[in-house]
Amino acid sequence: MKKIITFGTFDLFHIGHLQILKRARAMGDYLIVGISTDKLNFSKKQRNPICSEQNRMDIIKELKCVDEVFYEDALELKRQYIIDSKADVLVMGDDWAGKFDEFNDICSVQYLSRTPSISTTALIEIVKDI
Ligand code: C2G
Repeated sequence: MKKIITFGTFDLFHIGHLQILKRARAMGDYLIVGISTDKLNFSKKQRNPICSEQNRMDIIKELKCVDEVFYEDALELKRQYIIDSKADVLVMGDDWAGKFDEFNDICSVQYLSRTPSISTTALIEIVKDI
């Protein structure tokens, strides 16, 4: 069985999130998703997510294309998460291109093109302006 792992915050869940999860799942037989904790998201983006980690996890774990979820507590633990999950492939959007190449020694690292014209940040800006 080919296992895929991916990571993300998935705040204000949108079509770009769904597309990457579906594409990741289609690359293998089992998809594991590491969901950034609120704390990790704050350290990456200097703001709290709109939706709590519990709510974000509840949404992701119900998706047909997702087989398993866990909380990603720190970027520095990524190697350990990949090893523990026994993933064959790490999939990330190409906004992270090159950033995780160091893990090519334990799995195949693949960057997929992002869905154009949508992001959590853009959604926040649109709603703010209404
Ligand atoms: N994504 C996408 N198309 C978009 C928006 C996002 O393909 N229009 C992808 C991102 O490239 C990422 C995933 O959806 O692979 C989740 O996006 P974010 O929630 O923004 O993830 P991020 O906070 O960047 O967390 O350890 C890595 C991080 O946890 C990734």
